[in-house]
Amino acid sequence: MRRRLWTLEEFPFHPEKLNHYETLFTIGNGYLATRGTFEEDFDGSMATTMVHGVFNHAQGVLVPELVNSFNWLPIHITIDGTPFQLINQNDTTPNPPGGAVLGYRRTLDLYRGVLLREVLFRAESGAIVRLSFERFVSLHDYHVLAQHIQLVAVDGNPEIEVESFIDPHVTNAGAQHWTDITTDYDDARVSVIAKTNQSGYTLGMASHLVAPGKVETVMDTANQRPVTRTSFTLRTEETADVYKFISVFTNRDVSPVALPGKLFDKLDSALGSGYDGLLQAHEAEWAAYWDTSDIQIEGDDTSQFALRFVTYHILIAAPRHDDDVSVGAKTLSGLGYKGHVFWDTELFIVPPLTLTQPRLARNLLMYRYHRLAGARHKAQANGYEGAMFPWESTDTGEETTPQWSDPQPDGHRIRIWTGDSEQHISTDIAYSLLQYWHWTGDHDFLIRYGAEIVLDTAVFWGSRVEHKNGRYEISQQIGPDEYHENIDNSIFTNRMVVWHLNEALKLLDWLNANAPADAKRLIQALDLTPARLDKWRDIIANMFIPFDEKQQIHIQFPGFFEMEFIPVPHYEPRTLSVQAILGHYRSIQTQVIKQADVVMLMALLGEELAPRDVLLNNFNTYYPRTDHGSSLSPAMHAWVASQLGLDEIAYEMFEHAGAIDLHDNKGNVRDGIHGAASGGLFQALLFGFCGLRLGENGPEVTPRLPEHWKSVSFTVYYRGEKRRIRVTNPVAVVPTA
Ligand code: IFM
Repeated sequence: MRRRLWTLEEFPFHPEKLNHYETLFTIGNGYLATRGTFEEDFDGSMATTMVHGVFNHAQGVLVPELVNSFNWLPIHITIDGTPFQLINQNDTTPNPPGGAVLGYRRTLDLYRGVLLREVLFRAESGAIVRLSFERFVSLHDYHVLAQHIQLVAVDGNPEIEVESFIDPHVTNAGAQHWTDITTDYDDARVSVIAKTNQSGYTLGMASHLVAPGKVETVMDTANQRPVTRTSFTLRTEETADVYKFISVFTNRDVSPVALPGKLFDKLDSALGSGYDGLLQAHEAEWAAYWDTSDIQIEGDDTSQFALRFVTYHILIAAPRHDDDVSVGAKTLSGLGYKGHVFWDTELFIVPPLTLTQPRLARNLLMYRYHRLAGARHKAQANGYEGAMFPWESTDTGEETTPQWSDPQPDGHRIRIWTGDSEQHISTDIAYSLLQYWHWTGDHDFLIRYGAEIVLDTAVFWGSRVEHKNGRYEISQQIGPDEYHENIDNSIFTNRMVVWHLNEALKLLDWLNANAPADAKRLIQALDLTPARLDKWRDIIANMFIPFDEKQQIHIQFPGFFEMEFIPVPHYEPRTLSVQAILGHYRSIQTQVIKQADVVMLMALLGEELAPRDVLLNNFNTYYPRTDHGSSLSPAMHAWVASQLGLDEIAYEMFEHAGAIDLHDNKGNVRDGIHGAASGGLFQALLFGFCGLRLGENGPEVTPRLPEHWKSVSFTVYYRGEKRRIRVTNPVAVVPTA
């Protein structure tokens, strides 16, 4: 069945968008993800499979990175001696060398999590074959991946040869991570096992090919890998089906000794279920996820599709069965940001999951709990107390932000300060966690794990602030606007610290009343003395919050308005950030803002920050100074603009956010999906246009839908119950179930 607005389609083949589309067509199951690379070779393709948690620090790379795992996709097909490849598209000259592609369509079915590519191909012999390549990574059994290739002889009686293998000789853009590669094979089966060369993770993959003809495996010594082969003849109108089943495990799942046996056991059970059986179970699982994650927009197909697309990408990245891994800034869909975990996860990706898949949100928050030791180590190494989370995090929990950029076009490197100075992340984590607690009422999580994070990061801030000029200040910060580095008194940081300490005190009160033994345990373990708590109160009362009384606006940081003013709108139309146009060193001395900063603060705190007229002044001040150099920015502007009644800007920013990956409007989707922009779009819709918030008695909405929208229907979990809500234009709110 073909569902409306559920499929991403490429028709015909767009080789100039090869890497962009590889990212968009990624499939995954929260354990691993694989880019939409083809089964056959294609120049310039970036075959990438990322398995959560497998990090390694390779020689010559500045920091550890998530490792590109073996390529399980290769299935090379030869038709009458012509290797099937995407060549000579629509070339109808008789028998062009290499054959010709006569038709092509690629479809990603977001509802089913299935990728399909159909190609009509003429071999040099003149035989025409229709090939369809279908693949999925099972959401039901996350160690199982499957491919189905169907060949139909449309014209001629072609001789078909098939070669399948798993390629362990992969790198992260040249960085070598794998060592001790061992292989095993037998008839239709192959296994490949290797270790990462620094961190010592073991990865194993095994495949089993089911195909017509005599299937056998031989060692391809030139390429150092076993290859499974078969050949057969197709008569005109005849169909052949080729299936490849793959199993995958790491030593994070099973001991290295047991791993080979597990790989083969899993293949046996996959073969037992058969392709259709596996697919059915996979589809049923997807349907269950969509039941709560799908948002339906009536009256705007573009927005509807954009929402489903971003939701799909969040769902394929979020770990299901593992609370010791998290989602990197580029999800699992590309090598960008080296798989590192930023604030993107907690403030952009976790909230949609809190609302619709709370179990997955909990997993991501637990990742931080398991990394408290790293956060404490960072605090201590910097001379502070408590827990100070790293700006970029991997498996170890240590700070992994590189200190230097890659070489710029003129060869020099730029110092990266975010690992030193972008400290607001500790509070972002606390914010996300408390939001999760309020929506879910998951007291067990809070008492056993979450409270320790909120309280120990509060301890960090208590030791981090500086008492000077008769008030509390925080120097040397980077707020969300990363163009302005090492500034004193970033309003985002200062104000969120006040919020954080306040919440920490409220949380302690709650624990004392509701879980006194745990309150006692935490007070002792974290040394929450009365003197420390008094200091928190003093900080709350006396923190410096930069504010211009005359203009009635918050000041991003003192000195901001003394810098050169650049009218950002005058630089339209542009495809680059204003920073790229002016250059790094000039733009940091101007008022150009990279991304929502004061506006981000408004998104998080709303009218808790200031009355509405001040919020409006803030927006009107900062919006024209922002170049949205970060993909995190537009959705936050859409959210806040909508809440302030700035409908046109809200919709424009929403459209911008929705196009970031689909239209590659930042030109870097080749490196992976912008996970935060995805989660941001979801939030802009629910918290912005629908005005969703948690009231005293549960979810409440104050909708302000774009004029041409008819309705929005969505589901949120509140304290374990599903609430189905429909808001319409003109405004009406209908609980639908
Ligand atoms: O975390 C973001 C940051 O806010 C802007 N630069 C990119 C990072 C990763 O997405």
